[in-house]
Amino acid sequence: MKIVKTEYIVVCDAGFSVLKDRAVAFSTKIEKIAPFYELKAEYPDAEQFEFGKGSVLMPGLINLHTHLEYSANLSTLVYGDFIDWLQSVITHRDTLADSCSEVCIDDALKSMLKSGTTTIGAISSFGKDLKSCAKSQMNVIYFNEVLGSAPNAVDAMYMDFLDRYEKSKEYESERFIPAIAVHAPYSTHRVLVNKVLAFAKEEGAFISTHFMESRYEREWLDNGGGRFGEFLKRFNPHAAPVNEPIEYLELFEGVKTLFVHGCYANDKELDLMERIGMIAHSPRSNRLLGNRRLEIEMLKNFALVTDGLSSNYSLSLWDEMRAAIMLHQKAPLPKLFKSLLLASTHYPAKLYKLNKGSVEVGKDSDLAVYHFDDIDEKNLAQTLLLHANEPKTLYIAGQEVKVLLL
Ligand code: MCF
Ligand code: FE
Repeated sequence: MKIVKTEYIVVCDAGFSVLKDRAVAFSTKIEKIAPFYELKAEYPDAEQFEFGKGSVLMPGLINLHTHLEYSANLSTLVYGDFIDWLQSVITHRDTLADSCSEVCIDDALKSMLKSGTTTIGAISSFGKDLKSCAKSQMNVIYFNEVLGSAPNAVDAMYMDFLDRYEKSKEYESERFIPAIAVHAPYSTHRVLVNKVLAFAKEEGAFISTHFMESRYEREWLDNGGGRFGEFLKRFNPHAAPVNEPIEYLELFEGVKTLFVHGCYANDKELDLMERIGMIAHSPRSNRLLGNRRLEIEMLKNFALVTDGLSSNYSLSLWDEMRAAIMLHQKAPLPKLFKSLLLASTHYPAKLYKLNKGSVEVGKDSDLAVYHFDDIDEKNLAQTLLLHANEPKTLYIAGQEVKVLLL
């Protein structure tokens, strides 16, 4: 048992409560929140940690969408336009994945821990990140990716996916949850989507999919035209869309799904995605790949994600929150600060019913302590948003994470 006392606790519950002069007693789960002296009397054998003035305790951050296998990308992939980027991915994806060794993936995971992230969703295209994710101290939802638009390749692509999924099942634990990512409606044939979703339902697996990320995806799925058409017809002159947008979304009905991007989704699609699951928002990835701003003001809530280093320059959700402030110029700031903090903690936990994302009795003890030289309680969310980078101490399931000392 440990007792941690900080000046403030940013609970990250739906009402954005802030506690002052309270301490938290926890083992793997949070046992009690009360004044420090009470907890010391109740748990005399607990290790005690008293952080002074300017200290803030909050839940570890949850980043449900990243692509670790692309972490070697510094200048290989072309930014500015989605089709140019996709072409560069297709040209370089094997060499990029080969140049990201286990060390490179471990470093990416460490950088996320160092920025206070305690749970991630890792989209795995090849299975090269399996060992690193399975042995990491981080909580990992490991999304085995499936894609393939050619009808005659459906069985082969499904078998390849199944093989990776089964391998990931060998490492299943409280920390490591095998899951499934259907790449996108333009790249995954509906027969393959159906097959994988039937399997996901049997398994009760978590699901994620990219949806309506670019204007090219919109044009292609709506009328089989635009630059996506030209692009795909180079590989197959008879190429035609393999999904209809609404029908595609309806296939996910009944499975908790994270829909990633949605920048070009219409109102009906946004509603449907929010009913079935939740939308993931990645402002830096969208900007770098030439995609328009997601209208977050239209959403009930959303999960903030960094995407991979294939479309970003850091895997820190703090950096992502700060970018979101700049992208959503018209959003009133005090409200945006709070909703971005919840989009990095409480909301993503809610989608998959993870017992995480807030500092409340009974929740998993994934906790981060930050320190600021000067704090005004009225501006706590603002101070975190603008100045938090690395926690002083991080706990996952009640254990201190040593990577912060490296
Ligand atoms: O989220 C970004 C942009 N949208 C789509 N895909 C990816 C992203 N970062 C990496 N990817 C991967 C995706 O998992 O790129 C490939 C897929 O394997 C594109 S399709 C050959
Ligand atoms: Fe992505």
